[in-house]
Amino acid sequence: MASSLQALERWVNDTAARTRPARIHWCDGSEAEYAALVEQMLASGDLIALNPQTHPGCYLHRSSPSDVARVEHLTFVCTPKREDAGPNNHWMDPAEAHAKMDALFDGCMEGRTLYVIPYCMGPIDSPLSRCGVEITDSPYVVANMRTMTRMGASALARIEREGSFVKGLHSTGELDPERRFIMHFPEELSIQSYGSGYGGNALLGKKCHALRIASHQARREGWLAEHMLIVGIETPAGDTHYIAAAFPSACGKTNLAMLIPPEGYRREGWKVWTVGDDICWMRPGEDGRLYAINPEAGFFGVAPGTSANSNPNALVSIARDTIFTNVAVTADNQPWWEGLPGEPATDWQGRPYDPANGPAAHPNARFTVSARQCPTWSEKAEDAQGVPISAIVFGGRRPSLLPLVMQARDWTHGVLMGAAMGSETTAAATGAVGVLRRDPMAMKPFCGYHYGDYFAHWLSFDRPGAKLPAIFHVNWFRKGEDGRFLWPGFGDNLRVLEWMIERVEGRARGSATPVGTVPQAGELRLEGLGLPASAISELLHIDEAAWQQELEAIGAYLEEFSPRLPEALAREQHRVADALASRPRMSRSAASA
Ligand code: OXD
Ligand code: MN
Repeated sequence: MASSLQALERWVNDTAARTRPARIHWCDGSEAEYAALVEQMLASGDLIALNPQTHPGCYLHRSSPSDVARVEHLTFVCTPKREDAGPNNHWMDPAEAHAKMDALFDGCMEGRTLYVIPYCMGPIDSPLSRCGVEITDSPYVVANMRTMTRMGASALARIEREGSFVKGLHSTGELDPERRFIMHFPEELSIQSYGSGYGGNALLGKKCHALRIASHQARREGWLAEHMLIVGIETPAGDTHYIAAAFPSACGKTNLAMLIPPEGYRREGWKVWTVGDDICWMRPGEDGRLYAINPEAGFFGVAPGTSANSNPNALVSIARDTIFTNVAVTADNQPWWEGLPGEPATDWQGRPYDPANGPAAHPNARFTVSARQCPTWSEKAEDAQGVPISAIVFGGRRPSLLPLVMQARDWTHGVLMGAAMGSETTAAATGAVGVLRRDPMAMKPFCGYHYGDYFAHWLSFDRPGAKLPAIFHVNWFRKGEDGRFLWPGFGDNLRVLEWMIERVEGRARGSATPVGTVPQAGELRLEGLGLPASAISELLHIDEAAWQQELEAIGAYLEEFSPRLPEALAREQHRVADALASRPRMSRSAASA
């Protein structure tokens, strides 16, 4: 047996000796294995079958009510030196973390099955992909990992060939929030997660591996592991531009990745291709462009708000062979959440629906589905070389200040835009919702090392020969004085993507402001929208006085990463602040001038 498989077997045996499971099952990823797991979970109540006429192959899982989201305060990066984890992470000394986890894992699988899940993040034959093995005692995790990763025999063969893999150990434990930790050991390429069955805490290939650990690997090896969707936009001329976009959790990445062009655009021949909705691994190709893969094979999407209006492609995707978590059900046993027609009969906790108990579906209820079920799934998602990226987009929920779209003048300015990103918090993590927090590159909960070093890593891609993507910032969430969203969003976001493509192709001139280039009047195609002129000028308005304050706030925020804050980024913040300070005050937006 090859030595990598021996090392794997040794680790499995050592883990079994500590956790003392009743049996060990090596997952092969087959249909038969999945069918047997489902049978077992139906019998145990872990899964509930949904209406087989309307939703064939669909199941509901109800999690413990105290285990419904990522737990950032219990998530640690355990580097030998605290400063390497940075102020952006909770840190624990690796020895202390191991001692704590060893005690928790001691005997925790008694009476349970230990599952060994070999998986590959990314197309199985891509040089960009990386493998891992998750050990878990949760059949729900196995079923989800099968959808979200390339899991089983082919991954094991790649591990045998490559000799290295990320080790993830997970147990649902007693689901006690007081005995719950998600630990990352980047130097050991290992993850240990105890006490939660929730996706982001328990499907270790996703946030733990593909972002926190991969961000380390990426820094060492010269690539980027990012919290980004990847979407292909095919123009009527037949060219496809791939765009990677970073928005914080539950800010519409899945919707943008699957958008349906407005009617007029469809008639003209615009098409949208979905490569990924959450994670993007990118590295420079020989031609100097950045090439990206989606390391995941499925979508773990937020269900509430997914509707015929916001994301019809997602609705089609999840009409069969989908696992729903914490949704409500209708009287005829269909999955239901706020935003869908019809009525809930039973809420996410299995109680008869009563509005007094809050929403019927948990706000962070999810669906797990194979990406291939999406009508706009792109075959390029399996391309070993990845797709070339034309534009990188940053964005968040900002009710004011940030215009609908602006372009950075160069890479360094774009990195500043990403580093300065902020957004209102959502239900994807525990804690208060609707509070503005800085979330550089949408990686605040996921960057596995010091943000100062991360910004320096981003800046390092700007080197001779590089043909880097243009960088933009968008804000679909700006509100008018009446508190209502000014921009319709969803499919109409294509109008903004079209402007980006025109900028990339050198056809739109744009209007430069100190904080970025916004569309000139007439450059955004708005026909058929019925948007009042005041709304569009409000959407593109740059309030320079307010921006001066924002630049001060950004400067103060970036100082938190001193002394590791790259000098070039600090200089860039000064450059923009100075440009704002030295301008005669503009009365209205450049776009409406
Ligand atoms: C996710 C998240 O699940 O970002 O994708 O929380
Ligand atoms: Mn995410």
